[in-house]
Amino acid sequence: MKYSILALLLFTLWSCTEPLPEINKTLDTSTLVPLPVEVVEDEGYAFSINPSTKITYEEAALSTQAEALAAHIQEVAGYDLMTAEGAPCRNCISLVLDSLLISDSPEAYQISSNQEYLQLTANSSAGMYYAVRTLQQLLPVAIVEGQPKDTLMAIGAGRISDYPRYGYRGSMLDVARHFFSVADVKRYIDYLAAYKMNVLHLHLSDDQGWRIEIKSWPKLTEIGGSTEVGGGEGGFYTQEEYKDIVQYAADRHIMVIPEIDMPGHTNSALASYPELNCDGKATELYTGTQVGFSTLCTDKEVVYQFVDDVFRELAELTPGPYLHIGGDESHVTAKPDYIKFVTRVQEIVASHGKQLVGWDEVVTAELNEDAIAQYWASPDNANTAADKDLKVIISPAKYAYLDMKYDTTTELGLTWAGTIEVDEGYQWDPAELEDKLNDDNILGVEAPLWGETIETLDDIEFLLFPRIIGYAEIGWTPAGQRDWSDYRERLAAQQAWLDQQGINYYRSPKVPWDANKMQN
Ligand code: TNX
Repeated sequence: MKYSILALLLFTLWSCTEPLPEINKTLDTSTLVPLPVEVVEDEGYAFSINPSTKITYEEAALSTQAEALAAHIQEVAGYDLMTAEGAPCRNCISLVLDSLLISDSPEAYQISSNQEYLQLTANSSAGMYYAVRTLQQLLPVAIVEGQPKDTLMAIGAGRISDYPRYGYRGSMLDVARHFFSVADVKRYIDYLAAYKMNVLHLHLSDDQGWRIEIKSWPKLTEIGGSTEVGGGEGGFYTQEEYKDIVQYAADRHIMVIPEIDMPGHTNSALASYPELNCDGKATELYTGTQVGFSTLCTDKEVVYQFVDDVFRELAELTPGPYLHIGGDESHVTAKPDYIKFVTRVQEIVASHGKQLVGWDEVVTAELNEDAIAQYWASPDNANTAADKDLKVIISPAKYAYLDMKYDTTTELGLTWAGTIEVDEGYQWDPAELEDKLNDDNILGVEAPLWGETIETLDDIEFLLFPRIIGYAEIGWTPAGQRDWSDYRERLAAQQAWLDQQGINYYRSPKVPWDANKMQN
């Protein structure tokens, strides 16, 4: 014991006097996406991470994040930094929880640096997670032999103060049209987390497949999960696997919102259980890509029993407040039936302690005041949502659908809402879309990836990247600070990370990629 106290004392004395590198480097935003709210440069030398830098944290709750940061630095620079609970100190990267004055957002953080100290301060562990993400973007993705490590591992003197515009920044993955493995979904989560997104909406059922185990209705997955678009074998997540996804997401400050689409988009359920159909006959499994032809029989009591069982089991798997009921494109459900159905389902959702989210069509029903509409196509529905004082998630197909082709030559994707080049996906603003939508009623932004044309992780990546990075910035950065000509440079700077991650991204001609470094 004595020995270790002595060691600590010596370490402290030595670290107070040890000369630190004198590095001139500016704190700039050229590698940062989303762009932070404020970056102020200071005079003086940069903080340079070196082999004797320590990582300290003031609360035990931050130890995981400190370890993760140490692991990242090990990967990039090969330094084995010591991590320890303790106060900020010289030549230390210090993680501090403190209430920040810049914003009351639980996701706010600050980074301040000078030659001797690098401090990450946040309102909460979510904020600290984003501080670490920003720090990672300030560092190179890797250091190659012969490069000046001191400079590359340096953070210019100054201060970054940052918090998101919206508390809801998400993406939807459709695992119903084509099934994707747990490993693929985790990778998707990693991609969202890298750019400070915090919601993963999973589209778990559609005409072509049912993807989540429901113990009280086992044929949903046995039959309904057995195929997909094109006739492949489909698949589903057991409840254990689903919990694993939810936990993996939570560890990255991402909430999972499960969607069971109804009353339309239900053929996989209608093929599994004849009693859900008005004529009592099971439908055939469907592997095409038409929409709007199926409906649950809204007059039957057993349908509401079914909905209750499904949402009860899903609610138990869902720590977050939301259950998404779909509600889109129910073209063969008579209007009064649709309204009656949504109204009843909303009570079922509420009875399991959750808030309803639905595609914008749901606003045609009487909704509780805590219901949330996801605007994808109809301006009328969006304005109605505003009139009813509902919160709205912004997912306009013509700007934010990740399954739209980049241009007419893109092999993957659809074009029904147009094509979306990288600049078009970036240059729009959620609060400028419709008269009645503004930041008071907008909950946030979500970019959906529908799965009709995609079968592999490579396919996912191609439609996702680089557009998803722009949606992350739209959800985070104040509108007045966003500018395409600046963004395209910062986007190009993501190339090193995209290549290092082995991501199959679209080499958009609109982005000034470094041709010398271009792979493929
Ligand atoms: C419309 S967006 C749909 C989906 C399709 C998508 C394809 C929405 C609520 N419904 O069923 O997969 O277009 O882009």
